[in-house]
Amino acid sequence: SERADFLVIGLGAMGSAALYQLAKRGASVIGLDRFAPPHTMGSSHGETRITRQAIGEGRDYVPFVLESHRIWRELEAETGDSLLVACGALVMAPGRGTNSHHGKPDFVRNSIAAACDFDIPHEVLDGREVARRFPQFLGLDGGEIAYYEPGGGYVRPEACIGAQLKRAAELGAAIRTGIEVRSIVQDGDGVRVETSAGSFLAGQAVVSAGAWTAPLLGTPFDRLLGVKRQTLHWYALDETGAYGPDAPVYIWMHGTTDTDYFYGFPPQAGEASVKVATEQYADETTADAVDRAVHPGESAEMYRRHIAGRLAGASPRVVRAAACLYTVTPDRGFIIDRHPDRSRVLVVSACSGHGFKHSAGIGAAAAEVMTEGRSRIDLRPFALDRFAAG
Ligand code: PYC
Repeated sequence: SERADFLVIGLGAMGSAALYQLAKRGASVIGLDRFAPPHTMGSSHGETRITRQAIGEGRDYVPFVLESHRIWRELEAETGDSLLVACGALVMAPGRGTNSHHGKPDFVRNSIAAACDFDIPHEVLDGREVARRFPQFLGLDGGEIAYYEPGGGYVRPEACIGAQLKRAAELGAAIRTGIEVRSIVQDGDGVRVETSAGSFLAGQAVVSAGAWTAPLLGTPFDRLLGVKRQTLHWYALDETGAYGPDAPVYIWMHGTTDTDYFYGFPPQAGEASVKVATEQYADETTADAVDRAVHPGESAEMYRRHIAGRLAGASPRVVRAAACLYTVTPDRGFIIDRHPDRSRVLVVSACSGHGFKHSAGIGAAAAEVMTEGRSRIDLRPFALDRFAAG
């Protein structure tokens, strides 16, 4: 069997970050993944993820994203890779009534309040001003309310994972891919992990297995976590003139229900297409059973419901589509906590579809818990016992 001080199981957004941070602290660490990350089987593909620093889902998240931005800039300097593009982020909703996003009511106001609390540069715009500054957004009635954060934008998930794995390996981490983990047993003063490639022994383990968390760990995760298939769509732009150099990423709540919403990204350099998506929480799947193909009818429906008449130049012609997975908790928050009966196992997963922007900071927090027993960022809001009553 192979042995290290720490094991990291699952090397996606959270696991690659934890592996890198442990290696950076000089720990002996082995990372395991059932595929060869960065890959397209989980929750971290599709080339772009929104990042915004004033977190409308709750202020407890803000320290993670601030730390993540710092780490990505540091990694960019070390590797020469482009990881974080601060093209600006816009969160927009109808001016009347409440708005909710990721299950959190009053999302725009909460984003503004978080920006004020953390001194994050931002502007509050109405729909008229949005239409004037960003002519790619069509059909606004002018009364919308928008939070605009110039330091927001997008991160490149595959590049972030790749950079962290590369630096982790350079710092001495062992990375084993194509290995399926079958069981994690805590015995005496360590953990024993049985895999398709034999046993691994360590003092402690991080489990960052995303959609594979519940099948791997069982109770209580099988009761708490739901895996939801999401679809990403890239539509051809017939003309790109409306997308200036400051075209932001956006979350656009355009109606009164939770599903009247989509988000998207500016065209990537040299590409005449835009990536957009909405989210669904109604249908459940599993990491093994999910349909990873996106069907033409799904892209047509996405265009009809959300894109037609709202994005300048966007045609219904689909140039690409992809399916990815959210692992969602009952309150759509995160779980970052020790396993309830295996205290040497830290579970860092289930980020409910809004985790990537926080992942580098979460990796650092996980490494602190592993090596020092606690993290500088308060992890109580992400503890499992908040679900105990249910
Ligand atoms: O975190 O901003 C976000 C986001 C939007 C859609 C999915 N995640």
